[in-house]
Amino acid sequence: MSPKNIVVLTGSGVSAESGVATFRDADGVWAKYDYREVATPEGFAANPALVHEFYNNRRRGLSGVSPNAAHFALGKLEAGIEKSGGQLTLVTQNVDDLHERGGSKNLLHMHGELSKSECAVCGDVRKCDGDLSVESICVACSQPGGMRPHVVWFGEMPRFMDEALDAIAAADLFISVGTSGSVYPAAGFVADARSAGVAATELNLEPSENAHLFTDSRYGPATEIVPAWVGEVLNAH
Ligand code: BV8
Repeated sequence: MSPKNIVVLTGSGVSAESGVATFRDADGVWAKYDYREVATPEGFAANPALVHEFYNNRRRGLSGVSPNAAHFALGKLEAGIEKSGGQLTLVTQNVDDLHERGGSKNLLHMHGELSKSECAVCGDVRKCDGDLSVESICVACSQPGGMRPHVVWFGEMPRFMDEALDAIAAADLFISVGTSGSVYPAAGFVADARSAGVAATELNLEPSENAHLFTDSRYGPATEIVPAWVGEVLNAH
């Protein structure tokens, strides 16, 4: 196979072997926190200090983790596909910065980014290395009380949806890596691909909730199956 136009969707499973917790595995984030309290606008309104602590802890954790072989393989695949005149669009549900650090460039963070802050008053989005709190002041509009993590909570519209859906419709291959297929609209992308006649491959530790929709699948740890699959694709070019 020598696909020219690939869309890759990733979830937290691609970062698991870097030491970043997944969400729905036994020891996942939602086993420790109630997503309604820490990943919804209502939760933030009810207890902003708890939500800031939840994201501050995860943001602090970014400095202690590194990209793994799966991140680097996807960065290598993008470079290789582009060198042969094709295109790779990486749509990630992850809010960590490991794809960037693994070499991916054409990257859409549809659920936002831990390493950025957002001002609910003026909309400013910028790099955020430190902690946020209810006392944080927006450096753009100088207003207090509006600062929040630049992430998409449940009930909020994911980012880059038009770009992601356009890329899927134009692709000749859709790949899903490290996601349980339980959060929409990301979990619906494979159905969008299939209804556009685009082949779809699942690379995951175990079959996801929408595994039946894929035309091909490989199961195992991402650091093993992703580099192996990337090697096959690049050798075919
Ligand atoms: C929307 C925030 C509409 C950042 C996240 C009621 C009210 C409101 C909405 C809804 C509702 N009911 C349903 C919905 C829709 C909702 C939804 O889908 N809910 C689900 C739970 C049913 N979706 C939304 O709300 C979305 N917005 O619908 O807006 C709208 C329309 C118009 C106008 C306004 C709004 C927004 C969804 C985004 C929510 N934010 N995160 C953060 O804190 O991180 S979601 C969260 O789940 C993360 O982003 C995560 O990436 C995402 C998906 O999880 P996964 O990445 O798949 O992780 P998971 O643990 O589940 O799975 C890991 C997988 O990896 C497993 O399969 C495992 O086997 C595998 N794995 C593990 N280890 C490895 C591995 N694979 C390979 N190698 C390994 N080593």
